Amino acid sequence: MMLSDMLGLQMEYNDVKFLQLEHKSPEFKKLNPMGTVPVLQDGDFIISESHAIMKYLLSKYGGDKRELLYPSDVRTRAVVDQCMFFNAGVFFAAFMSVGRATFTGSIYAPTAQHIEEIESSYSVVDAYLQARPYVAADRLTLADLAVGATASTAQTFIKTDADKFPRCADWLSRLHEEEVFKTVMAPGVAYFAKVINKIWQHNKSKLEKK
Ligand SMILES: N[C@@H](CCC(=O)N[C@@H](CS)C(=O)NCC(=O)O)C(=O)O
Repeated sequence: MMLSDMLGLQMEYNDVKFLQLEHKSPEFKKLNPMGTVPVLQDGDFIISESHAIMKYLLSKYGGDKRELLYPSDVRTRAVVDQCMFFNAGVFFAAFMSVGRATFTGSIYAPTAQHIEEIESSYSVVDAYLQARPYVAADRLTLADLAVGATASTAQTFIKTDADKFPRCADWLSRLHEEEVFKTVMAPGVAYFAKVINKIWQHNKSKLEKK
């Protein structure tokens, strides 16, 4: 959503009803057999996986933003990819394990292990930022949109401690000054936090009755 906003694309967004498990329905799985969002439909072309979607949108509709956001320099591009694979395979996985435990009703706050896993990703981001001001380059790239989306949303679970992860905390506050983070990411995070807190309250009263 942030990338399409930056590219000025006309998108039609369809909300998937998670609580009703719409993403696991046979109809949805025809679009994405993994049963996850997001899924992009562009004419007769369907693609899932947010990182693949971003690369597709940028390649097809990126214009002069293409080079800025996904540089063609082989090594810079490799570092952007490294960060996006880290986001998909490690950081978002740690984030999602709190989400799953929340949605299945087994927790009303992240466990110590959840926090450790998320903080371990904050430490990876912090280390990436030792070499450069943004996660993959000296300017904002697709990697910051991807990792920044997970890091921003993960604040709902555990805030980035600026004493432990100073570079990560500083990078996040710089990202939050970007127009697209203010207009697209922040409302999404606020909505997510509201839903999660509501489910945690519900889970708490259910678990305490047991
Ligand atoms: N790496 C995937 C992760 C997709 C993903 O897990 N999305 C979450 C919502 S943000 C989801 O659909 N979860 C449902 C589930 O795992 O069953 C991506 O970036 O698109």
